[in-house]
Amino acid sequence: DVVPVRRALLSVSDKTGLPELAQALSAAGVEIVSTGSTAARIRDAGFAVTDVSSITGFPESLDGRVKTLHPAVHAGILADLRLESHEKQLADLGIAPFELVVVNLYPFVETVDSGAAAAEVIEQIDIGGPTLVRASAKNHANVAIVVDPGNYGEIIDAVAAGGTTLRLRQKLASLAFEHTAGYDLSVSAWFAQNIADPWQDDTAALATDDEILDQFDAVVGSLGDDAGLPFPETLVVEASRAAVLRYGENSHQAAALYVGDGGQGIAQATQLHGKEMSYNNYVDADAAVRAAFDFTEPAVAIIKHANPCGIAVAEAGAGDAIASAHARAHACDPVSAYGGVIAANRTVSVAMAQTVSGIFTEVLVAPGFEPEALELLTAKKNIRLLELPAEYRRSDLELRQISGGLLVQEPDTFAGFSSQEWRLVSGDEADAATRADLEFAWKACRAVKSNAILLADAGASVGVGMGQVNRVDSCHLAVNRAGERASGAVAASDAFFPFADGLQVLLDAGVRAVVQPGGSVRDEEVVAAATAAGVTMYFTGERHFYH
Ligand code: 93A
Repeated sequence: DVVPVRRALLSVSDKTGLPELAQALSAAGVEIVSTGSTAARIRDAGFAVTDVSSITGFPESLDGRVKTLHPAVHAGILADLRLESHEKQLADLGIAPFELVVVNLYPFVETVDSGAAAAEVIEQIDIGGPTLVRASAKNHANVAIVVDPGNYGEIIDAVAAGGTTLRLRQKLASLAFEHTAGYDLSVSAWFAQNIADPWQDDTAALATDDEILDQFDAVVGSLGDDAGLPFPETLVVEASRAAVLRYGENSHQAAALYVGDGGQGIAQATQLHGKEMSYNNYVDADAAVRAAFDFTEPAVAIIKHANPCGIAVAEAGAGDAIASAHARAHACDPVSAYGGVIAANRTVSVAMAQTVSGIFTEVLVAPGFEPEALELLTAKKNIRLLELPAEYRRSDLELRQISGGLLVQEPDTFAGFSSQEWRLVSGDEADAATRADLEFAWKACRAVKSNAILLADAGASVGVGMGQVNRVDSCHLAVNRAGERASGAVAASDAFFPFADGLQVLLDAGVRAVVQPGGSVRDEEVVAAATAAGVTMYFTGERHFYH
């Protein structure tokens, strides 16, 4: 089983221990064949070396992309000399076999870590090296493969002792495959994070930062001072920088993010981990944060397609408040929470991180992460982690483009909110717990696209009816989502019930109290339905449409 070493191929990026290895091989009379800078280093150290190009009869070409990728090299490595036929073919071809191959690969990971540009990173994907490694490892019956300077000592000893044993070659082959597998994993991970879907070439269609900024300036400039609202001086969208996004809502739409100067919002959040934020990720993350930060107590909102599939505050007296809020938000609708965008209004704790890491989640955004929570979550490849600016606040004005113009409004907030201003229109005055639940439901309902009906119990949503074109359907949706939890829950409606029918759906499901703006011409009918059911109902006098 001992294979004497007569000829060795050396091709290493990491030159650690190379002179010592070359010296030992030379002393043992081994012919050293080598590539570009490896050969140069061996020669500098004073040892004889054969250039690989003199064996291939082919220059190292394409900036080094093709050095050892040649049959004269690979037949010399792959020949199984236990077979007469292989031995004869090699002789006929005039190719001498290798018994030792020493390779370490282009420093791909180190190049990525250095922050190098994509083109440079791609150049560091070693092709010839892994091919040498895998070919040698496959043919470990005949060839010893060394991928780590840490194994030079062993190989030097083996060469001096007359050759490598099968046992040593097997061990080295196993290490070699482990090495190339790890290397390819790093390459694929980098691709997943940095390269657009290979089957669609969007990059060509995307405008450059400058082009998009020019378009933006053109829109802003044309508005002038006639807009009535102070414009554009106080607009937070006075962009300090623009980022071209991979694409917009869909992959055929070019898109960019303008980061407002001096803002403290989602656009200024720091991404700690995960793939690049997409256009939809930003929209959902913004909705999630906005919802979570409507509460002063620890709260979590889980968003899908800009709508909450769960909102909750921490259970009273919970040991880990934010983990409690998350667990309760998730419990609202676990099916919809799959692939959701989660916002927390407190630092993410280890317990919350543990739960989240078991649930496929697109984005988790929070004011901070406990170190151990961050460690747990960064082990998940697919989650994007965003840290909010220290003083998160929403923009002073909200803008929405319509064809040929721009709508501008103040944001809808709960600044100065007090439920003491609500008017009791049906049933008994709510006890403290019910009032707290109604306050929660009322605020949470604000985060739901109109027509919005939200059922809640003990500070957690249990059923959400969103985005329907009539309020009855939203009521059905909320009740269906809540299932058995509808009975005994409280309900909030973002705008008045135009008829009693929608409210009746909630009453039939057994809600115990309702909060809504009031103000319909049929308020009397609506109140009568609540009273007939013996259910407490408050009018807020203020609605919270969200479109
Ligand atoms: O560019 S490659 O993928 N093409 C090759 O044919 C090839 N052969 C060896 N890279 C190739 N190598 C790698 O070159 C080795 O894995 C090693 O990391 C490096 C050594 O090149 P040099 O001796 O010129 O520094």
